[in-house]
Amino acid sequence: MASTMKPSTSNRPRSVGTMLRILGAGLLIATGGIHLDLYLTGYRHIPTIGTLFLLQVISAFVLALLALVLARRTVALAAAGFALSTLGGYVLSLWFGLFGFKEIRTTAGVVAGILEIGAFVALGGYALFFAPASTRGPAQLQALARRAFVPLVAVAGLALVIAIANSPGVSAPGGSTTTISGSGTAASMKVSIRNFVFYPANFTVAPGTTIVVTNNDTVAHTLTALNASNPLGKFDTGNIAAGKTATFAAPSKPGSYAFYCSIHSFMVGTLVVK
Ligand SMILES: [Cu+2]
Repeated sequence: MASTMKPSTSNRPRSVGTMLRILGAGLLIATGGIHLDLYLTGYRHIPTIGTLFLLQVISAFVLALLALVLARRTVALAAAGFALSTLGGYVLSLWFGLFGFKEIRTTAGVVAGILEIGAFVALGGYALFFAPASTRGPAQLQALARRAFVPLVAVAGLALVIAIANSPGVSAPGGSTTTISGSGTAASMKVSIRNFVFYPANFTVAPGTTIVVTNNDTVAHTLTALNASNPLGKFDTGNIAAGKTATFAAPSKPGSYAFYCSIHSFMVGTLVVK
C-alpha cells in the first residue's frame, strides 16, 4: 500500500484522490453493514431507533455507490456529512440518549464510530483537496472548509472518545452459546441485558444454578420462562429496573427452557439444564 501511495502523492494527486474516494465509500458500506447486522439482531424492535437504523443502512449504501461512480465534490461532501451525522447520532445516544433510547457501549458500536470518522476523513479529504476543480464551489468557501476540516475531525474524534469513556459498557460475551460447569447450586451464571438483547441468549447450567440477571438498559426488562405451563419448571425475575440485578434458581429438572422478556416479547433465549 505505502509503496504505491508515495509516488502518487507527488506525481499524480488525482490517483490519491481516487483512492480516498474508494476508501471512503468502502468505510461507509462497512458502517451500513454493521447497522444492518444490528438492525436484524434486535434494533429493529426499538421504536424510532429501529427505523433510523434502516434509513442509515439504505443511505450509506446509496451514498457509497454514488461516491464510487461519480467523482464529484458534492456527492463526496454529502457522503462525508452523512458519515458525520451517523457518528453524531451514536455519540448522542451514548451520551444523553436519543428518542428515549440510551445506547450501551458495545464493540460493534465503537467500531462503527471509528469507521464513520474514517469515512468522513476520506470523503471530506477527497471533496476538499482532490475533487476535480470544475466541481468545486466558490474559492472563499473552499478555503474556509479546508481550514475547518482538521479541527472538525479532531472534535468528532474527541466526542467519540468522551462518549465511549462515559458509557458504562458491558464486557459480557456476545450472543453465543455458553456452558458453565459447576457442582450443583454452588455455581452461578451471569446473564446481562443490553440494547434489548440477552447475553448470552443460550446457555447451559447445572440443576438449581443461581442465575444472576443484570439489566444494563435504561428501561425495565424481565427474564421469564416462555411456556408458563412447562411441567418441568418455570421461572420469572419479574421487572428488573434499569441498572438493577435480579436472581433466580434454574429449574432442578433437566430440560430445555425457552425464555423471553415479558415486556418486549421479541427478546428471547434458551436455558438448558443438564
Ligand atoms: Cu424487555
